[in-house]
Amino acid sequence: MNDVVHLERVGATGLIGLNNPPVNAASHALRQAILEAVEALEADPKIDVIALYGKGRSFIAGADIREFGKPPKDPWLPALCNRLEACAKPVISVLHGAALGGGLEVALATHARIAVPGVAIGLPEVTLGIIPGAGGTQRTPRLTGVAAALDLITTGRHIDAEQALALGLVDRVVTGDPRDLALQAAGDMRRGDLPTRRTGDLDTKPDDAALAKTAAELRKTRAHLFSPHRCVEAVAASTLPLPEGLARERALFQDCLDSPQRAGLIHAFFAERAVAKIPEAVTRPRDIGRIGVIGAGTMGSGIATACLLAGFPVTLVEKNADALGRGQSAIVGNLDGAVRRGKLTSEKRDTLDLIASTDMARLDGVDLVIEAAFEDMEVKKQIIEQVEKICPGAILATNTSYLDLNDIAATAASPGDVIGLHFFSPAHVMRLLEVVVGDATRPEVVATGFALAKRLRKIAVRAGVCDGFIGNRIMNHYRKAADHLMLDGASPEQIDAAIRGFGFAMGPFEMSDLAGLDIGHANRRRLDATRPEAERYVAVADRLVEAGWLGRKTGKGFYLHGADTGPNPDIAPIIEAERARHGVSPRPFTDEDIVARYMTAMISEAARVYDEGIALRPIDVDAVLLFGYGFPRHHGGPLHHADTLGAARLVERIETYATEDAHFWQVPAILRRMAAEETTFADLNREG
Ligand code: 3H9
Repeated sequence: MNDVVHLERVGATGLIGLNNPPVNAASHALRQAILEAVEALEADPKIDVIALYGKGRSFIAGADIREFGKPPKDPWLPALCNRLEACAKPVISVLHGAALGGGLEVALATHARIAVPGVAIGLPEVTLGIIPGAGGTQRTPRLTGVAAALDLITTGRHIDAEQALALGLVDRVVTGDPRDLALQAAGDMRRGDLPTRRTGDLDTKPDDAALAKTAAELRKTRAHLFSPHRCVEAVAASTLPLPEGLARERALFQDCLDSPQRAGLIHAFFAERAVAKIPEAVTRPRDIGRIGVIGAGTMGSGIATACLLAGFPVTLVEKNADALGRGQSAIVGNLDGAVRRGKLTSEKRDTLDLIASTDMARLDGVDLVIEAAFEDMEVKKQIIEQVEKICPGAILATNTSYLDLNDIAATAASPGDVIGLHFFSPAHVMRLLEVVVGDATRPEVVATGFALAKRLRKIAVRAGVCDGFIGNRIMNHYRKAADHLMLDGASPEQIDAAIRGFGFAMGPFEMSDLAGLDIGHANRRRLDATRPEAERYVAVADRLVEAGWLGRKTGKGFYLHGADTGPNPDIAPIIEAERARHGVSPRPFTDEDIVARYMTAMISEAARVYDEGIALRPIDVDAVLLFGYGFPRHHGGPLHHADTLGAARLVERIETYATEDAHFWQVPAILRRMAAEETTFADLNREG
């Protein structure tokens, strides 16, 4: 017997302890071992009940996602589930930790289910671009009804033990050690206190109304995704006899498995986890007690909120008393919102420890200071110098979005303690945190940045020093591509619609209106002195700012945001004047052309960022765009998307575009190498 299961015979109970750390993914080895164990126990005349439970932190977290896209190996999970259901002896499953996807499907095929409080139960396959493929779409509606099954399967949401009990997915909720509970349940079953049944023997009650309602909703909200619609088709088949329904599920599962969206979504799943693998991970992080936040503007108050929500005591400092008051109110508003959304209890809110002061000296004794003051090098340097004297030995983090961290650190007596922690607005909501590592930053300071991100439930990505680090540097480049498209003939609303068509929630001009046009304006002024003469500089947004149109906050930008909505009619003459200044005759662009140029610009800069070592791996770049810039998850990130296009095609595209604007369109050296060697970014990710 394989050691991924621990087989025991305790009296007449056959216990199968699942032991495939860290999460008991149903890998080929685990499936094979469960099958062998069940068959051995079924054939053993001394055994009358079989129980499955998870050793370690979970029951089964699902199929082993790493096996998708590789040739399938028997026994498949669907076959294992059918074999469990057909077992001549009753099989119980004890669910703790996670019983997700294929894990829940295994449980549904057993004859009784015990859930331990705290377990996460669900069918999250849709979030990976697939459908439950081991009977989940057939057995769930037999237990819960069609409407509840559709909800679970099309949202992929996790539910707790009590909710699963209410839905009929599990038979009991009991507290205890999973192995003890397995033995106890076997005794109950023998005494007739725990009924058993085969889920597949039940019938699904037809519910065409629920199917039609969900299908219509999904056509409205997730038309561009492939698998949610297949989920509905599969559940619709659950009124058929089980073998027919399972065959339908299998065919739909296979369609999803073959779809590019599946590859993109699974890449995104691993991206979220891969970024934690940094060279400094071997170093012990420093302990962080109290955190100081300097600056009570939107960023500072958001950062303070995030730290408070994670349970850190916070000292917030702002030199102006009015601004401090506004920051405090913003924090109160944020915390109230967290209470309303059920993320924080009102009792817990009352215990949060926030000191707000206009006196920098109050930072005495903090372990980490996050400076979120005005984006100005001299201001940042002064703060670092001042703070270092007040709390020597503390980690000094700057929330700069663009500025040179090495230059800021050079001002410190202890540059090894200086790090960039680049939060994204709103800082208590957005999941990304760029951890910017300077030449002098100490490994344990980097490790502390990552440990902090984990406490804040954020996704930290390690970034090197350059203007804009990973995300803003790439964004500046593709944003220019959007401006060039506007200059050359496309309208802002056509560009936005095309980019939404690719899967972004917003196009670049809608995004500018949301962020405030003054933000980009200030950044462009910062770069005026170093902007190359050959750059085609598009001044349309500058003209809007000069007219006082800053986007949503003033009710007018590229769009109208007041009583009237839609494109701002006053910008057409501005665009025309800009075209005249550049001597451009506008020409039409198709939506495909817009997306191709925008994405090629994004990929080009993303490739350079990786090639220069600013990002550790291509997948780190993907994570930044996915979790900080709204990159559509089903495309997996710019460099995953680049692989679907191929380096040779990208080089060819850039060379064509370069005939119009050789300054902007330059082939990144890495893409040329990859085209010649026929390699992919996925190969580079594997090399680590
Ligand atoms: C499915 O079941 C299809 C079937 O319907 C049909 C089949 C025919 N596979 O997240 P963590 C790794 S689809 C492989 O950091 P946590 C993860 O990459 C599946 N690996 O821990 C990480 O590795 P590393 C449906 C997996 O405590 C390590 O385990 N199931 C899998 O924060 C720890 O993970 C799902 O979608 C897997 N299934 O969260 C559930 N799961 O250390 C996916 C995890 O090298 N998993 N790993 O970075 C989760 O949602 C979370 O991992 C879980 C634990 C909540 C379980």
